[in-house]
Amino acid sequence: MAILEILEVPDPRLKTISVPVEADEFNDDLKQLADDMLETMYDAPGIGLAAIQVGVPKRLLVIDLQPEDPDAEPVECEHDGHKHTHPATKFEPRVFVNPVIVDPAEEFATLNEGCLSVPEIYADVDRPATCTVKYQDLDGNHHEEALEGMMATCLQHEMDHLEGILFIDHLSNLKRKMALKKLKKIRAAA
Ligand code: GNR
Ligand code: NI
Repeated sequence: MAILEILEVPDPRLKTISVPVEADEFNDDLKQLADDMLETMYDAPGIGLAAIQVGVPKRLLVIDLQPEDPDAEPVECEHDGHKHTHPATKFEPRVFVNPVIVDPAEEFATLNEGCLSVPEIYADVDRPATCTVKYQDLDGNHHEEALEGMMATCLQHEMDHLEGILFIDHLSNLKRKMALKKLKKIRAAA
C-alpha cells in the first residue's frame, strides 16, 4: 500500500482523457493501483478519487461515501492529549473500472462540491439526480447498478475526471475565475 501524490490545478495532466483498462490489464498491478488509490483517498480525506488525480490516465475510480454505521459502538480515540468519542464509520470501498453512465435522470440535483485537485474550493453544481452505471470490477466482471443521492453525484464527478473535466468547469467563467483566484490566495498565504 502507498499514499500517492494528488495532482492539483493547474496541472495539465488533469485535462487528460483517460483510456479504457484493457482485458489483459485486469491483474495484480491494477488491484495494487486501486488499493493505493483507496489509501490515498482515505488519507486525504475524500469520498472519491479518479486514477488521473494520481497521474494515471486510466478509466478507473474509487468511491467510499463512508456512511456512519448506526449500529456500531462509538469509537473512543485519543489525540492532542484528550480523549473523545466519534461515530464509528463502516468502510465501504467501491471500485469502478471502465464506468459508463446510462439513462441519467432528466431531474437535476444540486450539491455543494469540492475536489481534492481543487483544494479548499466549494461550489454548487447541478447534475442529473439519478443514473445507472455500467462498469467492470477488478476481475473484469461486468455489473450494472442504479445510483441516487450522493453516490450518483460523486460517480458523475469522478467520471468527469476521466474526461479531463473538473467541477469548476461546470461554473460560469466568472465564478471559475473567482474560485481559482481564491485558491491562489490560499496557497500564497500557506
Ligand atoms: O472528497 C470529495 N468530496 C466531494 C464532495 C461533493 C461532490 C464530489 C466530491 S468528490 C471529492 C473527491 C474528489 O476530488 N474526487 O475526484
Ligand atoms: Ni475531484
